[in-house]
Amino acid sequence: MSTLGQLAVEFVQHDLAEQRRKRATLRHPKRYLEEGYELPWAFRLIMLNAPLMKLPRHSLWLLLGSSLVSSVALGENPLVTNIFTADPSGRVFDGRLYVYASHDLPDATYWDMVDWRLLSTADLVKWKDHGSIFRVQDFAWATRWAWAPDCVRANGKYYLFLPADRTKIGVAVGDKPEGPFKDAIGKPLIDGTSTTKAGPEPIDPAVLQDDDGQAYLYFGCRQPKVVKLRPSLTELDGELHTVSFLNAQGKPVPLAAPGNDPVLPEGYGEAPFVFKRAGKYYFVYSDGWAPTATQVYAIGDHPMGPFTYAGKVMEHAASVTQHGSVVQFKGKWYVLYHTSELSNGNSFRRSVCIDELTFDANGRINTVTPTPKGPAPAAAGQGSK
Ligand code: FUB
Repeated sequence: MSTLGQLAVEFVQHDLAEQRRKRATLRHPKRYLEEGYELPWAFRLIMLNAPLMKLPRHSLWLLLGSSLVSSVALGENPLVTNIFTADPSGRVFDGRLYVYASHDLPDATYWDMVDWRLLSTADLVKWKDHGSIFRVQDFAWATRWAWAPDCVRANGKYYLFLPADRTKIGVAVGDKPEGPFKDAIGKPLIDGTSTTKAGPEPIDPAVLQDDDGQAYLYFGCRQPKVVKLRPSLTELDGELHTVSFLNAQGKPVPLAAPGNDPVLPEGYGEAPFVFKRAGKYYFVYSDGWAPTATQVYAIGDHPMGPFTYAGKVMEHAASVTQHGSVVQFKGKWYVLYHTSELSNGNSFRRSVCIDELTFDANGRINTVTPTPKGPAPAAAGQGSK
């Protein structure tokens, strides 16, 4: 059986066992304590699953207490614990860090997400939950799978790039970072059902806005794609290209065939995110779904590539999927990612986390180790970006 096949079997087995265990747990609050969760985490999980429980009247006080615990931002990982969030894209608008995220369902047994969420902060301590900012049903042409989002500002507006149906990418536009957003063009911007050039799985859109104003859209699972965007950000400017990666020895890294895992450690899995620092383009991506998979990066001199593998952005985060972004905020750099720790290892119920990221003197990323504590608060006086 292929590695992917084994992974699928393991997934299903793990999930069935997990579902049985969770079904028993969900209906009995005290099981959370028996399972060894610390009190605040048990409160948060009880709150998350409250609709599924039959609770005696006095437990309303318990819920009230737990909701207070859930809504108070503790400045630690994960960012929020009252909902599951994933695939974070961090963007800074007017001195505030916005995190656009997928929204895993509390009882998910697949990545069956239906809407996207937004969190924001001014200090990395207090996180505001802006709620649901767009639903897959808001695209008339999409039906399911509200996966990894991105959002950029241009033309005085905010453009949300959103994948759906595992085959299409749409764009929604709004006047504020939190929307309201509406479908900008009434059809997919990328449609893998009508062109093979979009690759086997056109998901995970991410936009780079270069210093000269040119915007590039990256996307794709197993095959990384890039296309220029016109200034409207709602039209493609030219052909779709496959991004090429070189290994540390300068040799081309083969792409993963559909259904196969990428070549570790340089091979491309999914979750592209490109940022620019000191004139270099850093292409961050997931190197797959292996137990050692993580966010890695490659460096290039041009946004279209090629990019040369440069190492790990961070150590493996506790999740089958590795997906995140790198953002500069108030003078420091941060990596956003997700883990499945809050759901006790269920990779369909993930939680967004953040940690500080630093570079060495040669511009290499010092590999980040995920922490439960998260970064220090961002000081008011720290840089303006
Ligand atoms: O959230 C659904 C999918 O899982 C994303 O599109 C992938 O990048 C992985 O994180």
